[in-house]
Amino acid sequence: RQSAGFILWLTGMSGAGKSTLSRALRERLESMRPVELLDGDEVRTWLSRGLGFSREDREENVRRIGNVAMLLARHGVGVIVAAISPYQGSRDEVRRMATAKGIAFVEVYIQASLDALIARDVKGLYKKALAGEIPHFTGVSDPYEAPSAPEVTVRSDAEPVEAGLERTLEALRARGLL
Ligand code: GGZ
Repeated sequence: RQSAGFILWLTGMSGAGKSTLSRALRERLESMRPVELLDGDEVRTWLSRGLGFSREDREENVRRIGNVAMLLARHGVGVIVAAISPYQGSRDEVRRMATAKGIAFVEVYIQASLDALIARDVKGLYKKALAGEIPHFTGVSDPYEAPSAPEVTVRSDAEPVEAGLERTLEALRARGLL
């Protein structure tokens, strides 16, 4: 029997490790089943081209990603989403729509303290944001609403990628999705 599709939704601030974990997940899952990865940063070059970082634009971005994810999941794809998706309301909206269609929605919160993100600052974005050069930067000058009831929480500033990877896979197994 074909495996059931699902949406594995990774949310967290810039630099928290969503892309890293999502790629590790894709690598592990693609040997078992069809998988697709929708990364916010990449989606913004095609599906969400032209959208900015206002609340409206971020919500639109999340809505578009959610809709594409549902189209894929409906046909048995395990969809991994990696997007800041800072608003609880828009994540919940996707969860509601997916669940109504019988598609499992699994929310993974990639948590890291702002201090850790600033200390690491791989792309130098926090430095710029703190200097006021990037307006509406998540966690600095724009809100990030942490999930109130994520299925999985990964502390990327306190545990190795492998630990978060295994816990996320276990959450999928526990729901009969692997
Ligand atoms: C947050 C920003 C911003 C602002 C540009 N705030 O870590 P990155 O650099 O490579 O990925 C981030 C990406 C955020 O896109 P998302 O589609 O995930 O965001 S959302 O879900 O909120 O729509 C970051 C970069 O874009 N970036 N400006 N102001 N991140």
